[in-house]
Amino acid sequence: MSSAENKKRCMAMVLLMVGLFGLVIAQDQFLYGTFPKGFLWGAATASYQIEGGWNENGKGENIWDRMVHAYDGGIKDNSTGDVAADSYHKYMDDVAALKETGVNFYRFSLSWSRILPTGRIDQINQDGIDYYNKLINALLDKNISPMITLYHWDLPQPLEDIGGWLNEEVVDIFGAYANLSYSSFGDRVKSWITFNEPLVQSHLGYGLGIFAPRVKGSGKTDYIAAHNQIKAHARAWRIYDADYRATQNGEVGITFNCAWDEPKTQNPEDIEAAERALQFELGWFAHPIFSANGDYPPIMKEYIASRSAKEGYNMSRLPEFGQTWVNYIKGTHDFFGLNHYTSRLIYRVKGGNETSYENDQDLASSSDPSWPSSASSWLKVVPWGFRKLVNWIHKEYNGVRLIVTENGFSDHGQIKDDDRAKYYTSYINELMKAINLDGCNIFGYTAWSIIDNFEWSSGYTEKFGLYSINFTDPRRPRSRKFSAEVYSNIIANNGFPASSTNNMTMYPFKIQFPSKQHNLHDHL
Ligand code: GOI
Repeated sequence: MSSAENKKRCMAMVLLMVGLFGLVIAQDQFLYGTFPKGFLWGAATASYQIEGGWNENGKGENIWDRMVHAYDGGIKDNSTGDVAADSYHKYMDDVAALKETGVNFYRFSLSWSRILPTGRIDQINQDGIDYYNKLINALLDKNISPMITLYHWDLPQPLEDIGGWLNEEVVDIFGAYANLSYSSFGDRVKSWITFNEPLVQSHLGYGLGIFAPRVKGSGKTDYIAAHNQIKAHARAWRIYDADYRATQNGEVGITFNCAWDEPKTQNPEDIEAAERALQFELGWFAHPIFSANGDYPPIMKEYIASRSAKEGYNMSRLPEFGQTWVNYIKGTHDFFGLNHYTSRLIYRVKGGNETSYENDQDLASSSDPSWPSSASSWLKVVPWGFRKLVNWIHKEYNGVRLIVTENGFSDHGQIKDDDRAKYYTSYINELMKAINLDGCNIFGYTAWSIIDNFEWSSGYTEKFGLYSINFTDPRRPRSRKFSAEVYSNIIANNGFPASSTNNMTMYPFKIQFPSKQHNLHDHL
């Protein structure tokens, strides 16, 4: 090799290394700046995880009550949500915590069986209506807007007894429950979420059977449960659109959970697998509602049909909507709700022989050993994945109006929760980059959760709260964690203005302060 050629190669090598290094730095770099004026800040909870009062004053039994009371309840610490954070009695303490944090809105869910013990509207439990009226009025009194999730996995047990989400009858029954909720609370509640994470309810509840109602049958029953929840969402949106929108002027959306799926290698088959993972996780629910063509993602239909045929089925295990339902479901949204916590590395593998949602995808996931962990095995800290995911959604669903309805970090409950403070700071900073640098259409952010609570099959072993709760004290006292102060500070500043550097010394980690203030062009 001539020395000139060698020199050229060296130069190229150096340039490549500088380039790669630049990418890594840019990805983790802290950016000063603020969110758009009017950006909404909130915090969230869900009924079964916080309320307790599981059989008080006329509340009916739901599928989580049934599951946790079983001989083997399947909960890590053998705990229940019978009392939980006792928010059924202590909701004013929650309102106080929200006020202290300075949020604009509070996202909470209705316990369907507290309002309708049988799940059906022929028997209304007035105490349930009263409870939510008291909560809503207390919030409004403190200038906090209520945002209601109609369904966060706690199906009334009598509806499970007729098949639950596997029974299409529940679609109309849900519609009637939504209707009652709009008519009871919609004069004051302007923001509605029909379903929280239908994937988790479908796959963990009606597929793997690790969440209530513990039905096993992945690759079949999870697809059916999802199918009916998508129809029920559309039903509830259309009822609002036809009968309430004109008088109540609110909005109805749906919330999906999704990790960022990064290809594990740059092999085309891994890049394709990562895209396919996003379609199976998010597209499964978002495509029928948010895409121009409606229906399930083509890649999902293709993969499941082909495996079903190989398994000897005469039709796909993925149910078909038919054109009437496709049209009925398509476009039933006023906003896109996103719950995001973590990222995964995806690579292609041939799916195993057993019938399952996992095997239908021909892929597997892992995590990078450099990603910091949390108290939850599935939750690794990957802030840049947040920015990539919201950008992917922005492109895939044509600039859709998005609100982050959950984001948060688990530990073991300590008050000095530096890791959570760091998580919020870095994830919110990445979200700001997605808005200010990438032009994503995002109008709000919600921290999960305002208080420690019952973490489903993990019981009380993983804590997500901005406020700690002493679960061994019958009074369930709340105490403010360090992360609540940090989040409160971010809200007060509407982000991270350079003028807030003094306040930023409170952050528990060294932020790489850029030598000069960054502006848009530095990042393009
Ligand atoms: C939200 O879901 C939810 O809305 C809130 O209610 C909740 O409190 C909040 O998140 C915080 O969690 C690797 C069998 C480790 C056993 C992979 C199969 C563990 C255990 C995959 C499958 C995964 C956020 C549970 C979305 C459910 C946690 C979805 C995140 C447990 C796993 C498993 C795994 C499994 N996911 N969730 N898990």
